[in-house]
Amino acid sequence: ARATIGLTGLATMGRNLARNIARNGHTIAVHNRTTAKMTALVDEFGDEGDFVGCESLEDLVAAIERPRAVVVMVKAGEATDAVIDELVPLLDEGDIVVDAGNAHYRDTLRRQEALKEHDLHFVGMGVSGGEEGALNGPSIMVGGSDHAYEVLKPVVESIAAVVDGTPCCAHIGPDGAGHFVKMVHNGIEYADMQLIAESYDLLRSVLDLEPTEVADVFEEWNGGDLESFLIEMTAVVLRHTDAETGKPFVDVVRDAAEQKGTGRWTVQDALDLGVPITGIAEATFARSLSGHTEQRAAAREVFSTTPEGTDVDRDTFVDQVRAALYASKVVAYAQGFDQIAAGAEEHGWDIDLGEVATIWRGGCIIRAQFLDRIREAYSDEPDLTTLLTTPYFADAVKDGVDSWREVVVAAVRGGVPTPAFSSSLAYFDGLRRERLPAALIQALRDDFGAHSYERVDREGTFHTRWAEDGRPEEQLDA
Ligand code: 2AM
Repeated sequence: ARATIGLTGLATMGRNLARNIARNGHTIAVHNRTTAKMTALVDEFGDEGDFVGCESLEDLVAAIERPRAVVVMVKAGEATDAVIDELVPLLDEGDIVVDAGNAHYRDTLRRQEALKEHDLHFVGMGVSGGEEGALNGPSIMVGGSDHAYEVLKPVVESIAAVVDGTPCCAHIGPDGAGHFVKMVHNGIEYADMQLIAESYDLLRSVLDLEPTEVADVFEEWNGGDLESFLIEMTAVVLRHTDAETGKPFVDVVRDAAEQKGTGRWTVQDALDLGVPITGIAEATFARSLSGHTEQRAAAREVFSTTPEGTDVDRDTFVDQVRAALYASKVVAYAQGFDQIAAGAEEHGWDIDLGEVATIWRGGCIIRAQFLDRIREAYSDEPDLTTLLTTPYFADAVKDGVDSWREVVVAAVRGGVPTPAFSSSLAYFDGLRRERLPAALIQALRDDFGAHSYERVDREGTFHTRWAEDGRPEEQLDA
């Protein structure tokens, strides 16, 4: 046995991850159910590093030094379970199985429990950055035991993206913590993309700009606080011309967004945790809406009149949209980090939120300048109540709030749907409001359901005798 690590499942992600590991000087044993993919990898890229080609899982396991680490990179779900079941009898106490796919963290919790029975360690490793990241440096979120991280650390640190000398990888916590954080990362990615899409729609619809002109705007924004991979890519995509028709590329793409499910998982989980992640939820629903093509066609037919546009000054409006985008983005990230904190509490994970921001600065799709600010906020105050009120973000929101309102008004007037902008503003207004109409909701709940309420003027739980004298009576057993 001479390999440091093994990997089975050599589709694009697995193959790129294997090459990344080999290029960084680790001997890696590689396997794929269909052997041809394994031999193709070794034939094509064998000179990039030290690969040990294995035709069976037995060979793979035999090729790895103990304690063994085997990365499983097959399809999420049943295939992953099948491969784990095959591996377990071949492994020895202290060996580590790593699922580097996009598993639901609850599956990771279940698999970790099952492998513990066999004295094996199970690691749920969130890998972000797509195919390119897997090859050249992803952001890596590891969930697993201390022993497992100790073994994996040299490999993981060497293959991750690096920002300011710090590798974008971390031991997030035990069992499902890594996949949980990866899930929320993807949810934030949904919100980020929706906010960008709304900005683009506003600039095009309200200002009548051409896609290339919108690209110019995004390019300019990328030189400031909004600097990020997604803003940069938006400019690239908007500048692209369709090779077949010569039209702006964005105009030949069918406008029905798809989803693989991590946004939905994030929202489902947030509902269970009771965390209002309105930005991510609206982004997920906006994708669903876009896919309801029949309803859209029916609605277009009945409600075809376009509202009158608003007369706005171009430069002013561009800057207002920038400010609205930034403020909404602050809200979306604040909500995402709230969810991570709530999940950590729920599952007993000690997650360092500053570290999460740190490892998202490079490698992953939501990498951005901005994350440095979040890292700083959590290092100043690890038990932060909300990111929104930290000095830097509070100033950003205060400076931007008037523009934010103007943009939402323009969107509403012009009939441009901006669910993420609008709901983020509503969230902000909800948080900062002196009194919320939740008081009326509590009163109604007590009226028709005797659900009881608390008072502002004294302690206790009360129920009003609605049908009798209208007086409150204290609920002693509530
Ligand atoms: P294959 O090349 O033999 O199809 C993505 O589909 C990756 O997961 C591929 O490497 C694929 O192997 C592997 N895969 C899918 N289902 C599998 C299973 N049930 N057992 C092993 N590998 C599987």
